[in-house]
Amino acid sequence: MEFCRKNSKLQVMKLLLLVVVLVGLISFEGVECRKKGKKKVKVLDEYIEYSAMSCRAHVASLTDFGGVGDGITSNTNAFKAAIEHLGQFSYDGGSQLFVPPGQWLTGSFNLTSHFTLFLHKDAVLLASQEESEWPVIAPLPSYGRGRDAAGGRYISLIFGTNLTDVIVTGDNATIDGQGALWWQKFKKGKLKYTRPYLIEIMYSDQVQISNLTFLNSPSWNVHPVYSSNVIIKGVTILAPIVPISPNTDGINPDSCTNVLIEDCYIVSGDDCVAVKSGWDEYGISFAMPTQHLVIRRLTCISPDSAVIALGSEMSGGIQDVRAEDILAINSESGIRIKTAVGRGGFVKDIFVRRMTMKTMKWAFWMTGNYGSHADNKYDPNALPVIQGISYTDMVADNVTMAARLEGIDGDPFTGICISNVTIGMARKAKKVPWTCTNISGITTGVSPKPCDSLPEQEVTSCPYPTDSLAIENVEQKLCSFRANYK
Ligand SMILES: *[C@@H]1O[C@H](CO)[C@@H](O)[C@H](O)[C@H]1NC(C)=O
Ligand SMILES: *[C@@H]1O[C@H](CO)[C@@H](O)[C@H](O)[C@H]1NC(C)=O
Ligand SMILES: *[C@@H]1O[C@H](CO)[C@@H](O)[C@H](O)[C@H]1NC(C)=O
Ligand SMILES: *[C@@H]1O[C@H](CO)[C@@H](O)[C@H](O)[C@H]1NC(C)=O
Ligand SMILES: *[C@@H]1O[C@H](CO)[C@@H](O)[C@H](O)[C@H]1NC(C)=O
Ligand SMILES: *[C@@H]1O[C@H](CO)[C@@H](O)[C@H](O)[C@H]1NC(C)=O
Ligand SMILES: CC(=O)N[C@H]1CO[C@H](CO)[C@@H](O)[C@@H]1O
Repeated sequence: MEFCRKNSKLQVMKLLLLVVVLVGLISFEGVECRKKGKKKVKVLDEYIEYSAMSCRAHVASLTDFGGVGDGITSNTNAFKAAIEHLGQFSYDGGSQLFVPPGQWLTGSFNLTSHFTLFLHKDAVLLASQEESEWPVIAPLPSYGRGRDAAGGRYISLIFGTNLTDVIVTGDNATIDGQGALWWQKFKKGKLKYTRPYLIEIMYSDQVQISNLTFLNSPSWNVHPVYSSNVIIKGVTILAPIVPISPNTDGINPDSCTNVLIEDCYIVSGDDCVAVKSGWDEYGISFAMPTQHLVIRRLTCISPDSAVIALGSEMSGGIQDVRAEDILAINSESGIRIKTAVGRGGFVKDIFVRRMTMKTMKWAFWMTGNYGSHADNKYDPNALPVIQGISYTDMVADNVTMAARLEGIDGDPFTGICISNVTIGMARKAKKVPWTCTNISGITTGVSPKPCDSLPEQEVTSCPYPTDSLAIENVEQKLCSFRANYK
């Protein structure tokens, strides 16, 4: 960077100018140097490796499209221009957009197919607080309305629909929803539309979201919906819990098939993982279940809600959920099934094992009268089927109440099996550790002693599938590229 220095001697200047022009023609560093005149600008050239289900042939940087990472300038148009440009390579080896170190303020933008959004470890995406940066889209057909307000919803920060093969990853870079303003509006009832999520991928196949930290989402964090073959791994999600940030669920697989959630750390103002499939008559007619879902190696802190919730919107059905090696700390409940008359649908073949719970209100909770309907048009004869729920090999400590299991009168929850579960009660525990109504099943090796509707049986243990799902065996490739940035 010698040539950028100020020199008073005219001759030397002329010579230097010539050299600068020549260097400028052959090297990127030279161009930067000439443009900035006297200022030294160091261009870094970094070799970056990461793992993902696909690597890409074409790579561009957000700064090639006018991106400015100063935390003040809006990058919505830069993202839009970059992804529109890169979309042309969908069928030519795919493309990757690199986001360099910096604070990148942005409104919502849309992803494309055969595409990777890669965030450098020192990149922070800051969600814009201008409502005009958030287009309003139609409610989800399986919900019939927005959850916060009837009618539309603000599109999520990172949005994708009708895509194939899309990856959002980084080296634990940060996506900050700056949600405080939205939580205030929600609490004061001042929302015109439903709050945005940080990332929503709709009607898509082959989705990976990995190695990122999500902070301060306005509402739910990660929402794959009507999608298949979804991998979410190595994700940290942090929402404020004092005071609680409303509805900041961690990951919500919703009417999705073949989903893997692994190695995640979540602190949530609501549920850490909430499995869903549509609401009342809208979800029943959309009829798209969430099925073949694996959740493993999850650490969760959810003082206000569940580590894993099934429902309450489950009208398209939830089936074949396998959760293992879960650590729950200071959470309201471990696994919670939430449903109601009018939901229809089903929750069946749910398997959870090796869950460790520390300081819980309830280890297990099932609620058949959750209420909260989309509108008054729900069918009072649409009863949910809750069947085949298996919990095994668990230890819990400092628990206020072991379980509160409430089915529906005339529509009992059946086939509950609980084995090898030791629940250490808190000093100020409830006198009756289990309450059960309208449920049936069996237990073995469970303490404290369960309620009479879950009698001790001579079974060795409750079932857990022995096969593995295809989504557990998707190969992660080692991708690499050279990144240039200032
Ligand atoms: C993203 O796609 C949605 C739905 O297709 C559309 O309404 C929205 O305007 C798009 N956003 C941008 C920034 O182009
Ligand atoms: C996306 O896919 C859904 C379901 O196949 C379809 O109904 C919808 O029209 C598609 N949307 C776009 C923008 O192609
Ligand atoms: C990712 O970053 C978050 C927040 O800074 C941190 O708590 C977490 O430990 C990091 N995870 C990894 C795998 O480095
Ligand atoms: C991403 O997270 C995984 C754990 O899920 C870890 O093994 C890997 O080293 C992380 N980093 C990258 C760049 O893939
Ligand atoms: C019971 O569960 C605990 C905790 O997961 C485990 O360490 C133990 O091996 C299990 N016992 C049997 C007999 O499977
Ligand atoms: C037990 O739980 C209570 C809250 O119910 C908490 O205040 C206390 O610190 C916990 N004790 C331990 C040893 O974790
Ligand atoms: C059919 C049946 O057993 N219904 C019961 C459901 O739970 C309520 C509340 O405990 C009972 O009153 C019903 O008898």
